Amino acid sequence: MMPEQSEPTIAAIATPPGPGGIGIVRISGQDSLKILKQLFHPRHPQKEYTSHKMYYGWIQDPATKNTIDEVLAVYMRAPHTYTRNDVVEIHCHGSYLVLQEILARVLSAGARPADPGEFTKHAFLNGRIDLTQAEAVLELLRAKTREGLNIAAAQLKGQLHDRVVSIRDALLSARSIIEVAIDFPDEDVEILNPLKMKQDINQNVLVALDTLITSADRGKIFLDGISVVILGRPNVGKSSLLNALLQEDRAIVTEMPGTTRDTIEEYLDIKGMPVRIIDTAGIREAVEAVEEIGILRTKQKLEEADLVLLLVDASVGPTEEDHRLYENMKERPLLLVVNKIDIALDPDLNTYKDFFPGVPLAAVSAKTRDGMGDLETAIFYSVTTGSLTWDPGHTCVPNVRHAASLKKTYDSTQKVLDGLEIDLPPDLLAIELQAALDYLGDIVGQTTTEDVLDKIFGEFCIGK
Ligand SMILES: Nc1nc2c(ncn2[C@@H]2O[C@H](COP(=O)(O)OP(=O)(O)OP(=O)(O)O)[C@@H](O)[C@H]2O)c(=O)[nH]1
Ligand SMILES: [Mg+2]
Repeated sequence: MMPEQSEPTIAAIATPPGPGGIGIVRISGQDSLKILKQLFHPRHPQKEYTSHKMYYGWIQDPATKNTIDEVLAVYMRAPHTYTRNDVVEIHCHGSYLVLQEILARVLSAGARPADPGEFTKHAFLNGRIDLTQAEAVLELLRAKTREGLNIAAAQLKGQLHDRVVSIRDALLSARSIIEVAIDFPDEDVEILNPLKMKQDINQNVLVALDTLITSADRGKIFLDGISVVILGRPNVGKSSLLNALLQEDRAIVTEMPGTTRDTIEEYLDIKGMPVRIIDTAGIREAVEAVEEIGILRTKQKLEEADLVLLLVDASVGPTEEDHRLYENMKERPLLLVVNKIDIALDPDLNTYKDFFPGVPLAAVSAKTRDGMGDLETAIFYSVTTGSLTWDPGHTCVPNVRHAASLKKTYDSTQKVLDGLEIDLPPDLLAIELQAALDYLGDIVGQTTTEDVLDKIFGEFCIGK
């Protein structure tokens, strides 16, 4: 189907700011070729441009005839393009100034500046991709680990879309049976076989939904990542632990208590999970104003933490102050990390288990790096709540938005089952079924409201 090119012609710089090998100005819409022809002077003058072919030449200012840059330009005819509208790309030298100069000429020639994500939005509105695939583009750009990339790539290929479609087909076939039952209420033959319908819906809808909802937690962990705060008394080795995890000397370490005044944040990759790790100022009765501010920041970071590493010093043994921190934190996801085991007072870890009951424990030396592998495993299992049978091939992972709609679909479908149980009239069953279908349609963008679309595409960068 040829899309109508009703959208205005839009243009943006598609490459990131700063110097680079090449930079690209992208144009999409029905005037794309016309604009190219006004600005571009191919080395061999062309009457017509062949689609998807690179041409070598120069961009000139149409008014002054000044040459702006030496470029490669390509015209891609609809519908075989990213947006399904006509697209032109001008590949110039990767100077932001040159890119801005070219973009300015493209805009004067009739394009309007693209909004963030607008190219991808057109691809969605023109039906080339569904909403889950548009979101996958965003995840792909954002992914921080290879695992995140795999998940995004699978979604871009349409894995989630396909699952949603097969669930929708099952709901649609139930609906068509119910509609026949509505249209022919007095038939002798029983059209609606509630038992069979219940079985079908359960197996093809509820079980499938449940599997997807369960994997959504993984999506959050592997795409958004988690935040881990290192907490503990001054001098227990928090900054040393951060450095050991990062395998670099990031934070200042001294034998003086109160070395770290501010929070320090870094990213690391633990088994494919992006982890934001935060070193904090040691918690104690503040002795100086700067330290007091540091401690306040620590408290803020704790609010956002998915996991708290409570660090204690094995060369001292558990203290009352450690215990106070544990009392304050024991409602939170907590992992006790016994540090400095290379100079431990008492190598028996059971002391800690008694002192901090019910908290999972890892023992390390940030100095010799003993036990660091086990600590990473413990962090991984703490946030995946042990339930993780993570299999890297399993990449169909809904995001938070999808999960919310999947849950609503599940609840409405459950109501259909309950209705079948109590012989609810078919027209009432049909209403619940339609609600389930609408919630499901939200995921792929069929029934999604304009606000939600704006929010999703607004998160993209300009030029994507
Ligand atoms: N032997 C040994 N010493 C360690 C270990 N970890 C840290 N230290 C030492 O303990 C002291 C304090 O380490 P830091 O990492 O600065 O401790 P901190 O908890 O960040 O301290 P504040 O920022 O002041 O709260 C330094 O002298 C470190 O070299 C360890 O595993 N073994
Ligand atoms: Mg420190």
